[in-house]
Amino acid sequence: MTLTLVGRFRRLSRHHLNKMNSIVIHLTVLVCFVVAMATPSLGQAKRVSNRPGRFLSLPNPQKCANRPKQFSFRGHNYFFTGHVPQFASRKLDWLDGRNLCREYCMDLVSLETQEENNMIFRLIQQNDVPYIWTSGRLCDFKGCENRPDLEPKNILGWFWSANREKISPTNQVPPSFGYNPWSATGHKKQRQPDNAEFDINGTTESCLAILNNVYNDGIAWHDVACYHEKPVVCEDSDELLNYVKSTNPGLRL
Ligand SMILES: [Ca+2]
Repeated sequence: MTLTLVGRFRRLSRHHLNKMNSIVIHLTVLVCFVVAMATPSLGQAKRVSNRPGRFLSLPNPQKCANRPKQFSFRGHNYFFTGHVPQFASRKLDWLDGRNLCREYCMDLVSLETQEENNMIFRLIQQNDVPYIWTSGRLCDFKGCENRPDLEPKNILGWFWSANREKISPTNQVPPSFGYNPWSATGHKKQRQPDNAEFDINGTTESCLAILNNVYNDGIAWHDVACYHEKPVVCEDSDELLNYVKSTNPGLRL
Protein backbone atom coordinates (compact mmCIF):
# COMPACT_ATOMS: atom_id res chain seq x y z
CA MET A 1 0.00 0.00 0.00
CA THR A 2 2.73 2.44 1.01
CA LEU A 3 4.62 1.70 -2.20
CA THR A 4 1.51 2.22 -4.27
CA LEU A 5 0.90 5.56 -2.59
CA VAL A 6 4.51 6.61 -3.06
CA GLY A 7 4.39 5.57 -6.70
CA ARG A 8 1.20 7.51 -7.16
CA PHE A 9 2.74 10.52 -5.47
CA ARG A 10 5.79 10.37 -7.73
CA ARG A 11 3.61 10.17 -10.80
CA LEU A 12 1.62 13.10 -9.54
CA SER A 13 4.84 14.95 -8.84
CA ARG A 14 6.17 14.53 -12.37
CA HIS A 15 2.88 15.43 -13.85
CA HIS A 16 1.97 18.44 -11.78
CA LEU A 17 5.07 19.83 -10.22
CA ASN A 18 7.31 21.31 -12.85
CA LYS A 19 6.77 24.86 -11.73
CA MET A 20 7.38 26.18 -8.25
CA ASN A 21 8.20 24.98 -4.79
CA SER A 22 5.04 26.53 -3.43
CA ILE A 23 3.03 24.28 -5.67
CA VAL A 24 4.97 21.31 -4.36
CA ILE A 25 4.04 22.29 -0.84
CA HIS A 26 0.39 22.72 -1.75
CA LEU A 27 0.24 19.42 -3.52
CA THR A 28 2.07 17.59 -0.75
CA VAL A 29 -0.51 18.84 1.69
CA LEU A 30 -3.29 17.85 -0.68
CA VAL A 31 -1.86 14.42 -1.40
CA CYS A 32 -1.56 13.74 2.34
CA PHE A 33 -5.18 14.74 2.62
CA VAL A 34 -6.12 12.62 -0.38
CA VAL A 35 -4.37 9.57 1.05
CA ALA A 36 -5.93 10.11 4.44
CA MET A 37 -9.40 10.49 3.01
CA ALA A 38 -8.97 7.62 0.56
CA THR A 39 -8.39 5.10 3.31
CA PRO A 40 -12.03 4.28 3.98
CA SER A 41 -12.77 3.80 0.35
CA LEU A 42 -9.81 1.51 -0.15
CA GLY A 43 -11.12 -0.73 2.57
CA GLN A 44 -14.54 -0.58 1.01
CA ALA A 45 -13.18 -1.32 -2.45
CA LYS A 46 -11.38 -4.40 -1.20
CA ARG A 47 -14.52 -5.76 0.35
CA VAL A 48 -17.03 -5.12 -2.36
CA SER A 49 -15.24 -4.94 -5.69
CA ASN A 50 -12.19 -6.29 -7.40
CA ARG A 51 -11.00 -2.91 -8.46
CA PRO A 52 -7.45 -2.14 -7.29
CA GLY A 53 -6.63 0.69 -4.89
CA ARG A 54 -8.84 3.67 -5.50
CA PHE A 55 -8.01 7.25 -4.65
CA LEU A 56 -9.69 10.58 -4.32
CA SER A 57 -9.36 12.62 -7.50
CA LEU A 58 -7.53 15.93 -7.69
CA PRO A 59 -9.46 18.91 -9.01
CA ASN A 60 -9.12 19.86 -12.68
CA PRO A 61 -8.72 23.66 -12.87
CA GLN A 62 -10.50 23.97 -16.23
CA LYS A 63 -13.40 21.84 -15.03
CA CYS A 64 -13.53 23.86 -11.81
CA ALA A 65 -13.75 27.10 -13.80
CA ASN A 66 -16.51 25.66 -16.01
CA ARG A 67 -18.37 23.63 -13.38
CA PRO A 68 -22.14 23.39 -13.76
CA LYS A 69 -23.84 25.93 -11.47
CA GLN A 70 -27.48 24.88 -11.48
CA PHE A 71 -28.46 26.47 -8.18
CA SER A 72 -26.78 28.09 -5.22
CA PHE A 73 -27.21 28.37 -1.48
CA ARG A 74 -25.21 30.45 0.98
CA GLY A 75 -22.37 31.06 -1.46
CA HIS A 76 -22.07 27.45 -2.67
CA ASN A 77 -22.98 26.25 -6.16
CA TYR A 78 -24.62 22.88 -6.75
CA PHE A 79 -25.49 20.58 -9.59
CA PHE A 80 -27.49 17.37 -9.92
CA THR A 81 -25.97 14.85 -12.35
CA GLY A 82 -29.45 14.01 -13.67
CA HIS A 83 -29.68 17.55 -15.04
CA VAL A 84 -26.26 17.65 -16.74
CA PRO A 85 -26.67 16.18 -20.25
CA GLN A 86 -23.32 14.36 -20.23
CA PHE A 87 -24.07 12.76 -16.83
CA ALA A 88 -27.84 12.40 -17.10
CA SER A 89 -27.82 8.61 -17.21
CA ARG A 90 -24.80 8.12 -14.91
CA LYS A 91 -25.11 6.27 -11.64
CA LEU A 92 -22.01 6.01 -9.50
CA ASP A 93 -20.86 4.27 -6.36
CA TRP A 94 -20.12 6.58 -3.46
CA LEU A 95 -16.40 7.09 -4.13
CA ASP A 96 -16.84 7.55 -7.88
CA GLY A 97 -19.57 10.07 -7.02
CA ARG A 98 -17.17 12.01 -4.82
CA ASN A 99 -14.53 11.90 -7.54
CA LEU A 100 -16.87 13.12 -10.25
CA CYS A 101 -17.67 16.12 -8.04
CA ARG A 102 -14.08 16.69 -6.95
CA GLU A 103 -12.78 17.15 -10.49
CA TYR A 104 -15.07 20.21 -10.54
CA CYS A 105 -13.78 21.53 -7.16
CA MET A 106 -16.94 20.17 -5.58
CA ASP A 107 -17.82 17.19 -3.41
CA LEU A 108 -20.94 15.21 -2.63
CA VAL A 109 -23.56 17.39 -0.94
CA SER A 110 -23.41 17.84 2.85
CA LEU A 111 -26.64 18.71 4.68
CA GLU A 112 -25.76 20.61 7.82
CA THR A 113 -28.99 22.61 8.08
CA GLN A 114 -32.68 21.96 7.59
CA GLU A 115 -32.81 24.76 5.01
CA GLU A 116 -30.21 23.06 2.83
CA ASN A 117 -31.80 19.66 3.46
CA ASN A 118 -35.21 21.00 2.40
CA MET A 119 -33.67 22.39 -0.78
CA ILE A 120 -32.29 18.96 -1.73
CA PHE A 121 -35.48 17.14 -0.66
CA ARG A 122 -37.43 19.53 -2.95
CA LEU A 123 -35.11 18.77 -5.86
CA ILE A 124 -35.68 15.04 -5.29
CA GLN A 125 -39.44 15.44 -4.95
CA GLN A 126 -39.98 17.79 -7.88
CA ASN A 127 -37.92 15.65 -10.26
CA ASP A 128 -39.05 12.28 -8.94
CA VAL A 129 -35.43 11.25 -8.25
CA PRO A 130 -35.38 7.77 -6.66
CA TYR A 131 -32.22 8.34 -4.59
CA ILE A 132 -28.93 10.24 -4.40
CA TRP A 133 -25.66 9.99 -2.49
CA THR A 134 -24.60 12.59 0.07
CA SER A 135 -21.09 12.99 1.49
CA GLY A 136 -22.24 11.42 4.78
CA ARG A 137 -19.94 8.59 5.88
CA LEU A 138 -19.62 6.30 8.86
CA CYS A 139 -16.23 6.58 10.56
CA ASP A 140 -15.58 2.84 10.52
CA PHE A 141 -12.20 2.76 8.79
CA LYS A 142 -8.54 2.94 9.80
CA GLY A 143 -8.08 5.98 12.03
CA CYS A 144 -11.54 5.68 13.58
CA GLU A 145 -10.46 3.12 16.21
CA ASN A 146 -10.01 4.04 19.86
CA ARG A 147 -12.33 7.02 19.60
CA PRO A 148 -14.78 6.79 22.50
CA ASP A 149 -16.36 10.01 21.19
CA LEU A 150 -17.53 8.06 18.10
CA GLU A 151 -19.20 5.27 20.10
CA PRO A 152 -21.68 3.85 19.67
CA LYS A 153 -20.85 4.12 15.98
CA ASN A 154 -24.42 3.91 14.71
CA ILE A 155 -25.34 6.98 16.78
CA LEU A 156 -22.17 9.08 17.06
CA GLY A 157 -19.94 7.75 14.27
CA TRP A 158 -21.29 9.69 11.26
CA PHE A 159 -19.65 12.73 9.58
CA TRP A 160 -19.79 14.76 6.36
CA SER A 161 -16.72 13.65 4.44
CA ALA A 162 -16.74 16.76 2.22
CA ASN A 163 -15.77 19.00 5.15
CA ARG A 164 -15.22 16.42 7.94
CA GLU A 165 -17.96 17.95 10.11
CA LYS A 166 -19.63 15.64 12.55
CA ILE A 167 -23.23 14.62 11.88
CA SER A 168 -25.55 15.03 14.89
CA PRO A 169 -26.35 11.88 16.88
CA THR A 170 -28.56 9.81 14.60
CA ASN A 171 -31.19 9.22 17.30
CA GLN A 172 -31.77 12.94 17.89
CA VAL A 173 -33.28 15.86 16.00
CA PRO A 174 -30.22 17.85 14.75
CA PRO A 175 -29.93 21.35 16.29
CA SER A 176 -31.02 23.32 13.19
CA PHE A 177 -33.74 20.82 12.24
CA GLY A 178 -37.37 20.53 13.29
CA TYR A 179 -37.42 16.78 12.65
CA ASN A 180 -35.03 13.84 12.41
CA PRO A 181 -34.03 13.42 8.75
CA TRP A 182 -33.08 9.74 9.25
CA SER A 183 -35.91 7.44 8.20
CA ALA A 184 -37.99 5.82 10.92
CA THR A 185 -38.00 2.57 8.94
CA GLY A 186 -36.12 0.48 6.36
CA HIS A 187 -35.36 -3.09 5.32
CA LYS A 188 -35.61 -4.36 8.91
CA LYS A 189 -38.54 -2.06 9.74
CA GLN A 190 -36.24 -0.26 12.18
CA ARG A 191 -35.03 3.32 12.50
CA GLN A 192 -32.06 4.25 10.31
CA PRO A 193 -29.16 3.77 10.42
CA ASP A 194 -29.84 0.02 10.67
CA ASN A 195 -26.83 -1.50 8.83
CA ALA A 196 -29.31 -3.90 7.27
CA GLU A 197 -27.14 -5.17 4.40
CA PHE A 198 -24.57 -6.47 6.88
CA ASP A 199 -27.09 -9.11 7.94
CA ILE A 200 -27.66 -10.07 4.30
CA ASN A 201 -24.13 -10.31 2.84
CA GLY A 202 -21.71 -8.90 5.42
CA THR A 203 -21.32 -5.49 3.75
CA THR A 204 -21.49 -2.55 6.13
CA GLU A 205 -23.87 0.28 5.27
CA SER A 206 -21.22 3.01 5.64
CA CYS A 207 -22.56 5.71 3.32
CA LEU A 208 -25.46 8.14 3.66
CA ALA A 209 -28.02 8.15 0.85
CA ILE A 210 -31.30 10.01 0.53
CA LEU A 211 -33.97 7.56 -0.62
CA ASN A 212 -37.27 8.67 -2.12
CA ASN A 213 -40.03 6.58 -0.58
CA VAL A 214 -38.23 3.25 -1.11
CA TYR A 215 -39.72 1.94 2.16
CA ASN A 216 -42.97 3.87 1.89
CA ASP A 217 -41.29 6.37 4.21
CA GLY A 218 -41.20 9.53 2.08
CA ILE A 219 -37.88 11.25 1.36
CA ALA A 220 -35.43 10.40 4.13
CA TRP A 221 -31.83 9.61 5.08
CA HIS A 222 -30.67 5.97 5.03
CA ASP A 223 -27.37 4.22 5.68
CA VAL A 224 -26.60 2.26 2.50
CA ALA A 225 -23.62 0.12 1.40
CA CYS A 226 -21.23 2.36 -0.54
CA TYR A 227 -20.95 0.16 -3.67
CA HIS A 228 -24.51 0.86 -4.79
CA GLU A 229 -24.73 3.17 -7.80
CA LYS A 230 -26.76 6.36 -7.63
CA PRO A 231 -26.95 9.80 -9.23
CA VAL A 232 -25.33 12.52 -7.13
CA VAL A 233 -25.67 16.15 -6.13
CA CYS A 234 -22.34 17.99 -6.10
CA GLU A 235 -21.71 21.03 -3.87
CA ASP A 236 -18.84 23.55 -4.03
CA SER A 237 -15.86 22.52 -1.88
CA ASP A 238 -14.22 25.56 -0.26
CA GLU A 239 -11.11 23.48 0.29
CA LEU A 240 -10.71 22.48 -3.38
CA LEU A 241 -11.73 25.89 -4.73
CA ASN A 242 -9.16 27.59 -2.47
CA TYR A 243 -6.50 25.11 -3.52
CA VAL A 244 -7.13 25.64 -7.23
CA LYS A 245 -7.39 29.41 -6.73
CA SER A 246 -4.03 29.55 -4.98
CA THR A 247 -2.29 27.42 -7.60
CA ASN A 248 -3.91 29.08 -10.63
CA PRO A 249 -3.74 32.84 -10.12
CA GLY A 250 -6.16 34.67 -12.38
CA LEU A 251 -8.39 31.66 -13.02
CA ARG A 252 -12.02 32.69 -12.65
CA LEU A 253 -13.85 30.21 -10.47
CA1 LIG B 1 -30.10 1.17 6.07
